[in-house]
Amino acid sequence: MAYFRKLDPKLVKLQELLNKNERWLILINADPDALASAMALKRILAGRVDQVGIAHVNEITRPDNLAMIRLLRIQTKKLTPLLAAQYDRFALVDSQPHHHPEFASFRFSLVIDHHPKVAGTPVDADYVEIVSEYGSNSTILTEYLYNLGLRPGKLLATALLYGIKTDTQTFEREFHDNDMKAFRYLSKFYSRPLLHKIIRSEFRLEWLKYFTQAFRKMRVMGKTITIFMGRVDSPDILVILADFFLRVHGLTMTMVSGIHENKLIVVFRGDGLRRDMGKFAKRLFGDVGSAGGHKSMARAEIAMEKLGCQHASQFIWERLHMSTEVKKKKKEPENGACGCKK
Ligand SMILES: [Mn+2]
Repeated sequence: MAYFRKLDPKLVKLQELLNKNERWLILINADPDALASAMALKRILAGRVDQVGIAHVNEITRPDNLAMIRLLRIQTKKLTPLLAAQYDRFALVDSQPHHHPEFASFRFSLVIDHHPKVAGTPVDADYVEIVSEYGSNSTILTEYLYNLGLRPGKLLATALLYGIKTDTQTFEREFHDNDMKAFRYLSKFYSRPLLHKIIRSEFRLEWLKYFTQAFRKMRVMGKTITIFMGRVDSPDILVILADFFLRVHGLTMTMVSGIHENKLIVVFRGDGLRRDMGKFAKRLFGDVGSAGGHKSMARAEIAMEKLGCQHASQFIWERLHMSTEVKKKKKEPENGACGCKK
């Protein structure tokens, strides 16, 4: 009885694709699961092809991602046409070609992903493995390593374990039995101190000044904290603050906003019990920008020109006020006292 699903017939097809004279570049939209998947695929390809590189399309700013790259020695470079020109074949992990405009221009030899397939956009590659039921792509790569008899070393096991941990939110989000199996398997090989160091890398030194500002600027209304941060170096700081303040006992929602690259960004975090953050964000800002999300987390982005001459904090405040007014009006008894025509 095998510990993981058997991939034998697929492995033959995969191995046929690998040629000693070719250089492979693995593309990712870097997050822990993508980084770990790329690292694992590099391990699989190493020695079977001429050279393997990893390239990311996004700016990597989150401290845990940076810690992962540094501590687990993941060699990834920003994707440029010049870099791509040095490679013969391209692979994509934890994404599908239509997920990012920069991916769309490539012809991929291999795609391994766990995101749902979208009807009408088939993935075109020589080798395609999409397992949408899995909570993380690292689970699929762990199965490949296992089937190929490649035992993950300390750094790779730590990366894959962290990939599963973040994508499943430590099994608080939807996951498959095999995510759990992979996690248990990897736990035999990973490094606990390295994992802890990555998990604890939550803030950047230059961000701490924003905490000081946030404590000064926060407004508490009932069980909600709202903060308008003004200009910020990175929208990530808004996410960090929204998550941080939600840890205050008794609060049910945080709304942290700021301006970055001529966009007003509003980050919503909720306890997932009462108000649906995704719907709330849409109701507040859906008519002026992109807005939406899940029950407990949401985000809105509005181009600054949409605000006209209004100050951003005023703009948010009015919309927030309007939405509570609408709610109040709905609750009023329909006895004509409000003056509306019935
Ligand atoms: Mn993933």
